[in-house]
Amino acid sequence: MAVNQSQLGQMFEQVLRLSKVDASQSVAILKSHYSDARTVQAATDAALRLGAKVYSVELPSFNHPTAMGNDMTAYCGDTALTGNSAAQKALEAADLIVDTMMLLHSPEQEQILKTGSRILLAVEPPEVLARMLPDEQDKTRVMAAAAVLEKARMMTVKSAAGSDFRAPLGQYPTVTEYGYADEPGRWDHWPSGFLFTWPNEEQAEGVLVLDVGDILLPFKTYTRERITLEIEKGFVTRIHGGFEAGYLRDYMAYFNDPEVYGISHIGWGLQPRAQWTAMGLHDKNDGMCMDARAFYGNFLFSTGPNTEVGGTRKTPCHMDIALRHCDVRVDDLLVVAEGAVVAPAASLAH
Ligand code: D6O
Ligand code: FE2
Repeated sequence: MAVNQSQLGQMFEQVLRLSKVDASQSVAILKSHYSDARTVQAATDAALRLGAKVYSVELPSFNHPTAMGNDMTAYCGDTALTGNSAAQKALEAADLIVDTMMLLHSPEQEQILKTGSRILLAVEPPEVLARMLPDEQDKTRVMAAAAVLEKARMMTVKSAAGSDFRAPLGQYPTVTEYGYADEPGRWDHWPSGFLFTWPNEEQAEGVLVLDVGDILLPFKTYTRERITLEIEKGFVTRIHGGFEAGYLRDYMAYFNDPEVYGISHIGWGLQPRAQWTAMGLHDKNDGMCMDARAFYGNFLFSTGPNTEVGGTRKTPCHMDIALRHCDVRVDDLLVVAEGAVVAPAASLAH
């Protein structure tokens, strides 16, 4: 299936409108040679139709010699923008940047956001953008959960597979992703629909047992056997199970950096249009599989960088792991029960 250019342009118009683009705004399209040409065109046309001043910043592609694979989350931290202060200034001058290149997890992104520029990441295939076109209900649903998470002092996760994990909270802010960037300095990602925070440094502990069918990113695999992660003082200290545990262990060890084992963002999925099954229908080079990160009622656990919230862990290896069928509690409130969203206001899903 393919979305036609006219539809994609209309969808961009909706998302840019939600992102408060109008005739008073300047919009930069950030791209590289691998950017989806349809996305770049649709974003440009839509911004022009809304009367914005539009320009593009094209950066030469960047490859770190350590990186394996084409997934944009498989190597974090350095990007084509690293050290390019002229391009940095050009981006900081924009009111909104449509990022079709991927600045996420780079310190440069944080620098841009501090100047008040907004960033909307759009790197998934147009058909995935179309299925998860954001609307105001996505924001309402995610913000209702954020009101709970922002005040919380503890997140706990349990599952029938054996997970028993605790993360004291409060040191880091809550990050929301509802699919559009409507506030100064806001970063968002179309498609999305989830929220997360980071555990207090060196305090997360317990065990996470990935069950059959849970998702490992950037591998883009459904686990076929259980993998146990032991977590002590904020770091994964042991990974055991069968072949798949051994694969994960070897992959993380390859980066030769103790920081890859730090716990990164933790949160839960709130996007009813994201599908646990979608990854099975796509090739590995189709995108980064936001379906897995956002599907309704997942527990999304990750390892590695914390630069997104101003931390010092700039480490290239980032695992996003989506678990099904978990009980997730924030303080005493059960928000996800065996993988079903139960609070706050489960009725906000439509
Ligand atoms: O986690 C990722 N995440 C995203 O929307 C996408 C990718 C936000 O932290 O690595
Ligand atoms: Fe992540």
